[in-house]
Amino acid sequence: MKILVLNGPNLNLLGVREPGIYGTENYAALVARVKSAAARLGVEVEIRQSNHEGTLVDWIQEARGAFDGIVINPAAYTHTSVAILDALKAVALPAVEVHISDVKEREPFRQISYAGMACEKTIMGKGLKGYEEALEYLANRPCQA
Ligand code: CA2
Repeated sequence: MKILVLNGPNLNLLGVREPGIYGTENYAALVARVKSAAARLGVEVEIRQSNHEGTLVDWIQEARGAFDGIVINPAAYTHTSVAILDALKAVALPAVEVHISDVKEREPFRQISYAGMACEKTIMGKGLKGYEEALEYLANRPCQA
């Protein structure tokens, strides 16, 4: 099983600011956690980050036929991007949405998630561990072929 983990804008700055919201671990620590969780679960993983909506859309499209599932934290694009929603719907791969913070408890503009409408599951407020939980969900998900 091969899983694509996608991260949206500014997540490369993890650990640099707002530790009260996003924790103190940096992006390299996130990559390391994802890779070690994947090894423990016996799945292949590729993790990417982009600040560009179109790049994220391209990567989602390219996942069709190349990956078995997607874990996505679209960051700010969560709340704005119909393009990411449409791409996730188009590829129809099982997808899990992850948010490091508990967006439910944050500003009103964060209360809508477009990407989440195409995801089987949303994990929020669990810090970087949320990514591990998302991988576990996809790795243990019964095949629905
Ligand atoms: O909680 C999450 O994971 C978010 O997807 C993070 C996004 C935010 O726009 C979403 O509403 C919730 C922001 C990621 C930016 O990360 C930063 C990292 C360091 C310093 C400032 C922002």
